[in-house]
Formats: sequence, C-alpha cells, structure tokens
Amino acid sequence: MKKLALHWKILIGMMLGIVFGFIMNSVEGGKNIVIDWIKPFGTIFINLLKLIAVPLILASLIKGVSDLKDISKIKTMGLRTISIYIVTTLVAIVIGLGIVNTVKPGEGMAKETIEKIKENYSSSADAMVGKAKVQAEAGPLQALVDIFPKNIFVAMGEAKMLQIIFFALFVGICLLLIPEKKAKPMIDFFDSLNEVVMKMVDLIMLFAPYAVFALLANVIVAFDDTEILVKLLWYAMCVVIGLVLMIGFYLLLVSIYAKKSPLWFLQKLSPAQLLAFSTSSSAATLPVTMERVEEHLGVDKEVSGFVLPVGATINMDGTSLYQGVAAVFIMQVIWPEGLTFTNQLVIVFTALLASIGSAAVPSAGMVMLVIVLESIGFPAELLPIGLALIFAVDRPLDMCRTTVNVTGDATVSMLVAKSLGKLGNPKVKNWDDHYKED
Ligand code: DAS
Repeated sequence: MKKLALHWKILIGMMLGIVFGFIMNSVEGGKNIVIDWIKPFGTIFINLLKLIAVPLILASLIKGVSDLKDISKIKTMGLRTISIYIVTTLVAIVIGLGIVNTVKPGEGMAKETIEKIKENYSSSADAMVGKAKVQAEAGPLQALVDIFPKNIFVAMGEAKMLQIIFFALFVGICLLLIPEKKAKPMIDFFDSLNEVVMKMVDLIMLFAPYAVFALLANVIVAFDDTEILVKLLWYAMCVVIGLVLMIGFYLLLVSIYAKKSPLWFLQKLSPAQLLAFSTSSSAATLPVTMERVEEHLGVDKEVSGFVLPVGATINMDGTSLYQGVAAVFIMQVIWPEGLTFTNQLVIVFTALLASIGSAAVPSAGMVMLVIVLESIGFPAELLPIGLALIFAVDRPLDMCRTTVNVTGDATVSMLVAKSLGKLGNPKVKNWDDHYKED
C-alpha cells in the first residue's frame, strides 16, 4: 500500500480518537479507562516535544544568527518580524469584534441558562481569575524585565522562551564579534546539535498518530455538559468563523507576498497544525512547526530559528481574536452597559497586549481574558460569572485558536524570509516524506 502521508496518519488518529472517546463516554467506567490508560500516551508525546523545544531554539537561533554574518540584518529581521506580528494580531482582533458585534450571540440568553452555567463552572472560573490576578499584579515593565535571565539553566529548566531567545541572540551576536577561528568550534557544535534535534523531531513524529488518538479521546471524555454546549453554539461559531477568516488572511499573504500556492502551504504545514489542534499548545508544537517551516516550506534556519520561537511566545492571533469575541460576548450577556465604542477600542489594544502575555500552553488565552475585561472596567464581582459563561467550550476553541496561532507564526516566517531573500526550496523532496533527507 502507498505510504500514507504523515498528515493523513495524524488525521486518522484524531478521528479514531474522537470516535473512541464517544464510545468510552457511553460505556460504564469508560471515562476512567481513557484517563488512566490512554491519556498518558498523549502526555508522553507532549513531554517529548517540550523536551526538545529548548535545545532546538538554542541550536537553530545561535547557528542561524552566526550564519547571518551581518549584525544589522538581525535588527532588520527583528523589526520586520515584530511589526508584521503586531499587524496580523490587530487584524485578528478587528475581525473578531466585527463578527461578535454583527451576530450578537450573547443577546437574549435565558436567565436559567446563566444560572445553570454559574453553578457548574464558577469554581473553575474563580481559579482562572486568581491566576490572572497573579499575572496582573506585576509592574508595567515586568514583561521587559522578564526577558533578561539571571540564570540561563533555570530559564531553560522552566522553558522561559523569551529568556532563552535573548540568550541565544546574545551568544549568536558575540560569535559574530570574535575571531572566526575562535567561533567555529561553537558554531559547528550548535550546527550538529540542530541536526540531531531535527532528527529527534522526525522520530517523535512517528509516534504522532497514536498520540493524537490519546489526546482527542481524552478531550471527548472530558466533555460532560453537551446541553450547555448547544446554548453556547452561536458564541463558539463566532470564534470559529473568525479563525477561519484569519486562515484565509494568511493564505492571501502567502500567495501575494511569498508567491507560494496556498494549498501547497497548507499541505506542508498541516502536521504542525494538526498537532497544535490536538495539543492546544504552541510551545509543544514548536519543534514540529520549526521542522515543517525549515525542511518543507524552505525558510532558512536563521529566519525560522528567530521568528518561530518569538511567535510561539508573543504572537497569538487566534488567541487575540478569541479574546475580542469572548469579551464582547460576556458583556452582551451580563454587562450590556459596557458595550461602548470606546471600550471596544480599548479591547483592541488590551487583547493585543494580552495575547503577547499569554503563555503558549492550554487555556492561557482564557486566563489573560481577565486582563482584557478589567481594562474596560468590567465589574470585579461579575468576572467569575463571565468566565464561567465561556468555560464549557473553551477547550475545543483553544484547539482551534492554537492552530491559528501556529499558522500565523509560519506565515510571518515566510514573509520575513521572502523579504530577506531567505526563502528557498524545501530541503525534503516529497512534502510528506518528513524523516528522510533528499
Ligand atoms: N493554547 C494557547 C497556545 O498554545 C492559546 C490560547 O490559550 O489561547 O497558543
């Protein structure tokens, strides 16, 4: 039988996981069987991906920067990357606000539905509000201070992406400033480390179809409130329609500015998108995103090694779109007097900042939603109810918005590479042959 392409294997694993999850949901004790005997295989897979994320960022960024040969190019690449990230995030938020203000999913929600949601989800929502308060207590420049590590080993141990990126950039720039023969041993070391880690990605990906089966089965059994899902369908549809439009926006950029076929782009990137969907974590998906962008989309290492780790950390277009929709939806249901034009303008900027501050892990966007709501003076006593309103559908929406986050990062890496003349042909001949070189 013709070797099945990687993304078809992953897709089949996801479908079987969803079916298996529904079957186990209808079997006595089925939920615990999935949680105890299936879910751990998904956790192992995510751990393996997170294990290689840090060495991969270090190796590709240090090697990439030292390959640039010219420090001014780093400044150009950094400025282009950050400015395109800001533009795509603002577009995402405006799309989200446009849809939620047109569809108005929160208007007319029945009082008994709100009461039922409150009793089911207020404790989980309280926890989310508590987490956000901890993040909000930091000073205005704390985010800047947090970029500079005092101990790189602690930063790597805690996977503090921006601190690792800063350190790698610092090392890469210093490698350019010392005599070449002194720099060569370290550059060669990180070059081979990058190859080794890329091979680790290939091998881990062989396990992907089975891992996504476990991850999706677990997501399905975790759902036990289908009645509420139906009530929140319009809200969920607003987010999903916005995310689909955002994907369309990326495909437009890829086709106009990177001069690549949108279908080709999606085919090459799909394994990373499917993993983002299955794991709800840009950070866990990052090694696969980097492998697909470098080996299959033809972006040079010195661009992908910078743009993708930075993007996974601060560029979350899907999250910012979701925060715009969620904030207005919550106001439509329990605080209609807050629905002023000024407040929506404030949401545009605070959702931009909140998505930058959101960690690349499951449900991070929901935690930062509190910052967005507080920025427009949302009554503190209504915050837990507001979050409870959207809690039931947050996980499937998180899967979708994480997929968009990853797609946005890959798109920007292609635009930046194209603008720097660093967008070549894919290293790997067949778009699905992900673990053999030419
Ligand atoms: N799950 C986050 C991510 O990894 C996005 C979010 O929570 O909004 O990108």
